[in-house]
Amino acid sequence: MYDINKVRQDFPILSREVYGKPLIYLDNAATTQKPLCVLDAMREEYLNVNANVHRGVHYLSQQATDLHEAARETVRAFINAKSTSEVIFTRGTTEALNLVVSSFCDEFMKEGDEVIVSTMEHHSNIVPWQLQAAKKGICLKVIPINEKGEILMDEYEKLFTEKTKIVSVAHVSNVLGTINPVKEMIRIAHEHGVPFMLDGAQSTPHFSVDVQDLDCDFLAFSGHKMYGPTGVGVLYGKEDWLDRMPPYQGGGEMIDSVSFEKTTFEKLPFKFEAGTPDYVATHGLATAIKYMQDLGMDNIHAHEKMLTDYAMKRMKEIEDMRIFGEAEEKDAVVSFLVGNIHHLDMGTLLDRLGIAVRTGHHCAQPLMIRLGIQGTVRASFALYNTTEEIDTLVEGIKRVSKMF
Ligand code: C6P
Repeated sequence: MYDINKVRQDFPILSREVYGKPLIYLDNAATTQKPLCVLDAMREEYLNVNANVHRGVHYLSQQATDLHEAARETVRAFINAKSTSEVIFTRGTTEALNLVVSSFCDEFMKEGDEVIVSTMEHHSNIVPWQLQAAKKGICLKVIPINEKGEILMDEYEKLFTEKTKIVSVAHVSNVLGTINPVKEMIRIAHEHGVPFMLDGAQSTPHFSVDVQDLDCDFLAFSGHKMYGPTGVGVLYGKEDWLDRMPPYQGGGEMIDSVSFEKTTFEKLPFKFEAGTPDYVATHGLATAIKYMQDLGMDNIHAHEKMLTDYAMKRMKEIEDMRIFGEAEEKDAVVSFLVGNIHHLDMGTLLDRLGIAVRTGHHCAQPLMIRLGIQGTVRASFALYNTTEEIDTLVEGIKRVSKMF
């Protein structure tokens, strides 16, 4: 069913060497490699189609517009949104989150109102709220986690007050790999009459995310973490919310008519898409989504679950190993420290062995504070990784450990 050798051939970069060693790329939570079909699709569009979208009456513009809007439909089907009006193209997860924070706060939040986030959020789901806290006086309430890196559901429920206006939580932690019980969390938020924003940066690359099944109000994700190009991402929002929210940026594409006296805005989704979109990247993203769908999201998830379980088991064999994130529901990420070895030293020496991992706080400093550490080494897996690569990682960690 899942022919890993065939899959790897789709990613020529995986055959290269670094420092004379075969590359072992385990930094997929930061960004994934791109399959040939994505590169080919984008090259083909630049070679033969390129023209600005939604503007021209000419043939190329219409063809580029068709590709761009077909990409929107591919994304809609991928997340099972009701309508393409609910699919807004952004530069990535960060921009999608900022859009909602800014626009939602403008319309629906005032001084003293509260947003609930969790301890394990990425900075892009903390700092935009803090900017609004400074500007408008809104407050952040933080859901605590247990030692395994799981959200404390009882504490979550206790955070709701009559001032709670929205909940915004990561589907999967980029440090711990925890898959949060978001369906239940969304149900609870709705019970309190509060909408829920899901940061899907680390979930959409790994398993099916169905916005209607989850009933989330907003979902943000990035193309580059799911085999697509950089610079493109998606904000899904329920039409009812998006309709009531003001535009995030002003410019071309997002207006209906403009005069110095009065400007009216385009309908959804264009109201939130000011300026020329990266229409080649949206086509690339749609190609990446189709690539994943051809492999099968369930097959991808099963393969990566197998890799995660295998990595957890093998890494625990290493002396003085500390793994951060042992949630029952965990995906594609293993963060660790060995003895007193600094994460940067471990990462740098693994790199010399051809193994690419990420080190540091992973843009989740509040989580590092909670864990009482400055940073971790993080290995993160994708659909093209193998158990042999994990074996090499384990040998590499042992070798580095011996040096200290
Ligand atoms: N995490 C990582 O190495 P952007 O940069 O907009 O594509 O994604 C931001 C983002 C938001 N939420 C989560 C949970 C994320 O993991 C990320 C990106 C990368 O972990 C880069 S810091």
